[in-house]
Amino acid sequence: MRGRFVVFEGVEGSGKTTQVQRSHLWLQESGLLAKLAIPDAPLVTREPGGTSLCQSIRSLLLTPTTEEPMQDRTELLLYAADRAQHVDFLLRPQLAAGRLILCDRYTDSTIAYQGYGRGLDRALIDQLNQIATAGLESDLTLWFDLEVEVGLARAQQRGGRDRIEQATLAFHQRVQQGFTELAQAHPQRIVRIDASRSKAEVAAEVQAVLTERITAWYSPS
Ligand code: T5A
Repeated sequence: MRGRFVVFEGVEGSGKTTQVQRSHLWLQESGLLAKLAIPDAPLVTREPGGTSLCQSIRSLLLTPTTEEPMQDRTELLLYAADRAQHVDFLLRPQLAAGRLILCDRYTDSTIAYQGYGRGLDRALIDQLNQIATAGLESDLTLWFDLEVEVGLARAQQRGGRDRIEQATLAFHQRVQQGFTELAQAHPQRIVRIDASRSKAEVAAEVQAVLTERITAWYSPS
């Protein structure tokens, strides 16, 4: 059986990374995978930075060592390069081997950040996403919906702001608008999670959605 690809999306500090880790642990401990005869632990990965080469691209994107301002199309192309490597080297082989994948960010981030945030042309972004993924879409995307100010405050509290976290509030609000419109446009693929609640409450909802979807995907028909 082919694997399944679950993506976690949202603005800065919305709690994606926390919930990817919690979901990973919970999936291994809950007995759900064993019940469905899924042999391997889920694979956890992220964009940018899901492979060794992608990690170098991530550093260029988020913690560049030069003062030279990165141009918007350069940023877009680096995210696309990261994704092409990630898809071909890691995601497709793992899905072909039947693996369940939990991924922190994917194509919707490019639409939200480089499209709505930077104002780059949507048709260009869709074309680049198509080139980078060669058509690989998520089976399910969990969108962690949180007010931008709350997310940025959480991220700030954790300390150390990267290049994109330092962008203006207006930029992050456009990004949030992007995720909102994407969720409206793709109600089957994108499930909204209210990320303003406690970590435990958010985790409980994520687990309920994952239980339903994974059971449907892996149950013998
Ligand atoms: N990007 C990415 C693009 O511009 N285009 C693209 O195509 C792609 C793929 C990635 C950056 O790249 C951009 C988007 C990003 O700016 P990153 O370091 O991976 O950079 O950044 P994020 O994905 O934004 O990760 P963050 O760590 O900033 O946010 P998370 O993952 O949403 O939040 P998390 O879980 O790390 O939590 C942040 C803090 O909040 C606390 C946590 O303990 C932590 O301290 N927290 C909560 N506090 C209260 N209540 C809750 N429910 C909480 N959940 C977590």
